[in-house]
Amino acid sequence: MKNLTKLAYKLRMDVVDMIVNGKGGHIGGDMSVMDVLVTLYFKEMNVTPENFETKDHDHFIMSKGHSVEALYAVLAEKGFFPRETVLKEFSQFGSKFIGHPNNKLPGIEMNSGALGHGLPVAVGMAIAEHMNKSENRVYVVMGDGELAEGSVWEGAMSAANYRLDNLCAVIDRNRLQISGSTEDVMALDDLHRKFESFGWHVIDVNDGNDIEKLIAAFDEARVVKGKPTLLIANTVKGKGSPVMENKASWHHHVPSAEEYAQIMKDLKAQAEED
Ligand SMILES: Cc1ncc(C[n+]2csc(CCOP(=O)(O)OP(=O)(O)O)c2C)c(N)n1
Ligand SMILES: [Mg+2]
Repeated sequence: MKNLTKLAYKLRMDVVDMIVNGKGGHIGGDMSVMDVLVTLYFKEMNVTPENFETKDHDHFIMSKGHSVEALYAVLAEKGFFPRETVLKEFSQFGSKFIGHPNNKLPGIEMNSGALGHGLPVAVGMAIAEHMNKSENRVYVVMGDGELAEGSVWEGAMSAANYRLDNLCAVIDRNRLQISGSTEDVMALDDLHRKFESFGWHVIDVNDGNDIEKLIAAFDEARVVKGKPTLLIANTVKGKGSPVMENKASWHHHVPSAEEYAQIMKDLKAQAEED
């Protein structure tokens, strides 16, 4: 567990380097979602560069596609492509490593970035896996601001209607979206009761940056029968350094040289903590 936590901080450092080198990126949401991605890829999901080429693997959709830098860092660590390549090429002219996920890259199944489409596509994948009587599971990560999209609620309704217990959604509940607090822009609470009333099993992860708590929640989701599960992962946008934490202005931001030095110092301390 401790190793995964340290890994999440190390990969946050890769994200910061990508964004500084690429001169742009959605840093705040990358930091909040990193622990969810590390838990999924290194503990929960059955997916590797080898089985990705077959039909026998779990599926992942990064519906909040703007957090692609976090996904690239995790996929590189998992061996889908070389870390050095993505660090050097992210967001450069002509690069394959563009600012939102695209399915021409190994490890990525769905193009995303236009918010609100991940859950509906995940519903389709989960129906297909049920029809095939397969054990493969489908995971989708959404932002909380993303829930302003009506298509999310159509997906939520269908997932319950089709009793998709092979579907697990995660909301990165960092309480901020692009222009401020989600509760100011488009109020979401009581999110737990909303999804429950749509027919979902809902788990509140009170610290969505705590890998131990995330593992327990995914374990619970795995044994729920007859309905889809939602994890509300209560996270901190910009998690890892006070320079960026809980600041809407860091939704998309390139750190200055001074900010970079402080952030890397803070992240390194946590990546190397005993
Ligand atoms: C359909 C659509 N509308 C608007 C945007 C622009 N946009 C990019 S990120 C973002 C905010 C998303 O907030 P949230 O889902 O909370 O993401 P996070 O806080 O995890 O970064 C918006 C509105 C978009 N990508 N897609
Ligand atoms: Mg958010």
